Amino acid sequence: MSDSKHFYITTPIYYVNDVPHIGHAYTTIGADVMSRYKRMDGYKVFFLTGTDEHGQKIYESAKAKGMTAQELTDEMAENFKRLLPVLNISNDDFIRTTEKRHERVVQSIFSKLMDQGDIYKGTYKGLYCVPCETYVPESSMGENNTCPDCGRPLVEMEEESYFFKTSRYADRLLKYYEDNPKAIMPKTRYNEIVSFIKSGLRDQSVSRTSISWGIPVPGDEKHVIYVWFDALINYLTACGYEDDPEKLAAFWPNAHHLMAKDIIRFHCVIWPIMVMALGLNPPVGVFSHGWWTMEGEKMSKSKGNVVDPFEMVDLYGADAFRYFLLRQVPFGMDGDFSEAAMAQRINSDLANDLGNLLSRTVSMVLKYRDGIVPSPSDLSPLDIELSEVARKALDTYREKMDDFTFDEALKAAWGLIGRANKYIDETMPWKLGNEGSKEPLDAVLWGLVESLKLVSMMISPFMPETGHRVWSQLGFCGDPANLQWEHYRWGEPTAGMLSVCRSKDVLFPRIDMKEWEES
Ligand code: ME8
Repeated sequence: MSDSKHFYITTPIYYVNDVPHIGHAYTTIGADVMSRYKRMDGYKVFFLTGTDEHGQKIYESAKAKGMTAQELTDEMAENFKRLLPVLNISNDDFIRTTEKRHERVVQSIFSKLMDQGDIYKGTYKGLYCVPCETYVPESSMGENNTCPDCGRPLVEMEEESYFFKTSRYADRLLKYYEDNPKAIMPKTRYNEIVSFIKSGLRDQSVSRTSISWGIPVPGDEKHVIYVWFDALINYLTACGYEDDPEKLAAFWPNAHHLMAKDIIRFHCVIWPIMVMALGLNPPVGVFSHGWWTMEGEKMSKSKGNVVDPFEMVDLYGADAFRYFLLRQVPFGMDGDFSEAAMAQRINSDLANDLGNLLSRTVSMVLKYRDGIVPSPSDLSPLDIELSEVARKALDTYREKMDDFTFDEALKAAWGLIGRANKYIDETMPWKLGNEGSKEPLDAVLWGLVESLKLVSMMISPFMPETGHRVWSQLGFCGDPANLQWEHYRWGEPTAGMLSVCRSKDVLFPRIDMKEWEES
């Protein structure tokens, strides 16, 4: 393993039986923000996303459309791929579970677990939810034999099946979570999982004979491997399991999975046990974010209330959409989507707070100092206080980012923006400019440029284009995304930076709410 720091982050691989919607966009944006932030923290990042293409659901959708499952998955996977550049996602790999590289690893892992006695053949009887592709224990069944997750009726099934000995690893997993209380975040999810494990684990059925669209069990092709067993392995396939031991050794020890709460049991119970059975350490962190609804209801195609991320980006731009999703709702909490709330937030936070600070600063540097940012020789108590606010904002921002509390990190950045705007009102640079006193005005303009320099770095993981635009208007070369937190110091120039403010262009045009409501 090399000495450099490594960080591995994944989104779930999304089912291709539906088009991508705001929920998929949300997780992918969250993972992208974290990847960009970690790159600025000196990490080599491996960021993975992709599509989950096997299983009954996909097979049924294809049949309904008169297509083969392969044709459907080829077509639908494209929709998810197409969304990535639209949202400005910086993923390093995109995996499809129908790819040969993955099928090979799944079969090899299945064989290894069979050989070591962790997978055995038996008979499974139970109540099964076809859409969720999962057996539901009686203890967690909904009313009238329905699935507790999707509410649809369960059907009785009995089949020969291979089982994975999850029960064998329950104590080890519990100990792992007790020793690593941040392995599942937020805390509510951690508690939920720990009490689920304590209630006792049953061996997990990991093959099906009732369907054919899946990866065959090696040596017993009547069975296909259960779609979740197949899907979870994607995280190892892409990380070089089998093909690239160096990559695996570098990235796997710092693996983080991001998802909504709907699928944390798979990720926090079955998956870490599979990984432990393979002799690897469980994922370092699983973060479960909240669930977006639309006007209080679950989004679904049949209700026609699905928020289309392509349309949102088209209307508001990728940066504003990314910002809104991560600022509006704390990352671990549920949220209700409202386009009006997005338009209002664009106006207040982006056009007013940030846009005004930048345009006032650039105008004054252009007007009073011909665009050249002066370096002050003397600082007033107000100037010093601004630098203190900036230092604290950065500390808070970093602490919150490290914990995936994105909204709090953004609040810290906006705390600095708010203070800098107030600093303009308090110091009244236009008066200093007219009075012709050079030193105090230099100090104020310099303080404002410094504040915005730091702001552009802090917003860059969330709004990569806007971070760069702020940076360029301030007259700096390059991109704030290429800087490192570690090297940042208030007032210290970073090598190669030049600061001649450019003429201003409007960052975020204000949305006319009256016109917007009428449209
Ligand atoms: O579960 N709010 O795929 P999936 C927030 N293939 N996030 C949402 C959301 C919403 N309304 N809707 C979807 C699967 N998501 C499996 C995963 S991983 C080995 C296999 C996001 O297409 C969220 O991340 O149903 C959720 O966990 C995921 O999409 C479910 O995607």
